[in-house]
Amino acid sequence: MARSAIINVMVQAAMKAGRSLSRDFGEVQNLQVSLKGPGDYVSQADRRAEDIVYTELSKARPGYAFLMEERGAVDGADDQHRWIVDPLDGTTNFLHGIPVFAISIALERQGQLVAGVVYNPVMDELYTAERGGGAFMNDRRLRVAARTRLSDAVIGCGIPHLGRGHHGNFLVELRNVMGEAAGVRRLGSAALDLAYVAAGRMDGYWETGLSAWDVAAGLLLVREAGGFASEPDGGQDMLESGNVVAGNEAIHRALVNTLSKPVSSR
Ligand code: 2AM
Ligand code: CA
Ligand code: CA
Ligand code: CA
Repeated sequence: MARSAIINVMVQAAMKAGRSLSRDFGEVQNLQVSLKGPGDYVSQADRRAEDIVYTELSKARPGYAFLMEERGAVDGADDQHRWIVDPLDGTTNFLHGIPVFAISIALERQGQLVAGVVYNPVMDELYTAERGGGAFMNDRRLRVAARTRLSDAVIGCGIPHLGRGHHGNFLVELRNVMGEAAGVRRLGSAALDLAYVAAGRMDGYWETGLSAWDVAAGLLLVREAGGFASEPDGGQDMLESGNVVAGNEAIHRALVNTLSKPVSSR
């Protein structure tokens, strides 16, 4: 399947940043690390990967605006296009030597997500999606899982970390999901969680308190793989709120219902 010009630009940037992350992952003990807030680390690896993505995308499409985790918002002369980038999603895993992390790059045109790339350099798994064009992993077309019952489903989640304020609410949600799903998983990279839902590896996923760069590319992957995504209350402002529920149509609906129950009886 031939990739479009814009996906090629994004893939080149993601793979170049991936080579940098792979090198740094091999010498993780030598990296300078600093703390942005409680439990919230950033390293030279994050910044190097972000510099690469920023340089590559700026060269290929001068004037597009950016929203990047480490740089923040960068205005562009072109007010139609914005890149939303997480250069290293899964920093905590990365710094602990756990090989579950990814680069996430999304493109918005007039406020609408039109292209997304998520790349895990350790597994060499490259996820791509373009609006209306389907989702792919390494050129294989993706489809969300077909399971329709929560009791058959493996559900991914994010666990609020130190410094995030909704631990009690999460425990209620987890208890509800544990009472109904076949299994629950926690990868530690929201971009990969959503990519795994798109690939049918996980049947559903929920997490709250995220940022636009964690989920922008992954949300397009899920939709283009035939899946559904919303906020827990059914809204569609996931990039603003950072609260996400995803799955195929049936699992998405079941998860939305389960998450909103007061407390499970089981
Ligand atoms: P990050 O690795 O790019 O920071 C995991 O639940 C998700 O939460 C990841 O996408 C991770 O993105 C994000 N996250 C943000 N701040 C975090 C923190 N302090 N600890 C762990 N994950 C964090
Ligand atoms: Ca971070
Ligand atoms: Ca992230
Ligand atoms: Ca990050």
